[in-house]
Amino acid sequence: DIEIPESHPRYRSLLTRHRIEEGVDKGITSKQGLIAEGRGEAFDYLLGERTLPAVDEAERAAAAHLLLAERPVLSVNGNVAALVPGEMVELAEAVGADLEVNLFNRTEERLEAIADHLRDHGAGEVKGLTADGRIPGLDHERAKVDADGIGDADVVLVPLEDGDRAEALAAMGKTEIVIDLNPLSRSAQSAAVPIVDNIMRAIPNVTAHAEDLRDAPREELARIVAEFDPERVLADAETAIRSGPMGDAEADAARTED
Ligand code: PTJ
Repeated sequence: DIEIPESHPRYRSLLTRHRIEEGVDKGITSKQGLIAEGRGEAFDYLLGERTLPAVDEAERAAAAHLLLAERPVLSVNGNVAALVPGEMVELAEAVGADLEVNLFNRTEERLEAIADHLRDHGAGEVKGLTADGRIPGLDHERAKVDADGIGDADVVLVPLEDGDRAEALAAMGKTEIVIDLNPLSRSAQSAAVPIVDNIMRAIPNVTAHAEDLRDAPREELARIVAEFDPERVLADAETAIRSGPMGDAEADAARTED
C-alpha cells in the first residue's frame, strides 16, 4: 500500500489513481478503466477539480429524482466499484435504491468480484448476475441487465456509462442520471440529469442532498425536478472548461493583472 501525504497539492488525484490501480490488481477494474480515468482527470483538471454551482443543483435534482422514484437502481461498473464502493452503498440506503453491476466489458469473473467487493462494503443484495433482461437496440453482451433491476427501473443512475447504452436506456423511457466529467459526451447529453463532476465528489454530495431532502414533501421534490435545467449544467461546465483550471473569476483577475 502507498502513503500519500494529504498536504500534497494533487492528493485527491493521486488517491484516485491509486484506487483505480488497486481495482485492476483486484480484478475489479478493466485495463480500459485506467484509460477512462486518465480522460476523466484531464476534464477534472480543466474544471478546477471542483463542483460547479450548477452541478450542485444537478446533484440535488438527482437526489429528488431518486427519492421520488418507485424503483430506483444505481448502476456499478469497474471504475465505480474501485473509486466509491462504500459511498454507493450509502447512497443506495439513503434513497432506497438497488445496486446493479452493469459492465461495458462483461466477464463473469469481474461481475462476481465487484458484487463481492460491494458486499464487503456493506451492500445486501447486489443485482446484475441474473441477466434475464435486455436493453433493446444493443448487441447481446452490452444489452444484458436484470429484468427486476435496471430492466424494470424507473430512475437509473449510470456513472461513467458509454454513449450507446446511455442513449438506449433513455430511449426505454427511463429517467437517466449520468455522472460524467465530459459535458460533450453522448451520455451527458442524453441524460435527464447530467452531473459533470468527479464521481468521488458527486456520490457523497447526492447522498448529502438526499439526507437533507428525506422529510421534504413530494411537492417540493417534484418542484426541484421540474425547475432543473440540464442544458444549463452542460453549458456552464463547457464554459468553465474553456476558461481553464483557474475558474472564471480568477482567470479574469489574472488577465487584468497582465
Ligand atoms: O467496468 P466496465 O467494463 O463497465 O468499463 C468501464 C469503463 C469506464 C472503462 C467504460 O465504461 C468506458 O470505456 O467508458 P468511456 O467510454 O471511457 O467513458 C468514461 C467517461 O467517464 C469519460 O467521458 C470520462 O471522462 C469519464 N470519467 C472518467 N473518470 C471519471 C469520469 N467521470 C466522473 N468521475 C470520474 N472519476
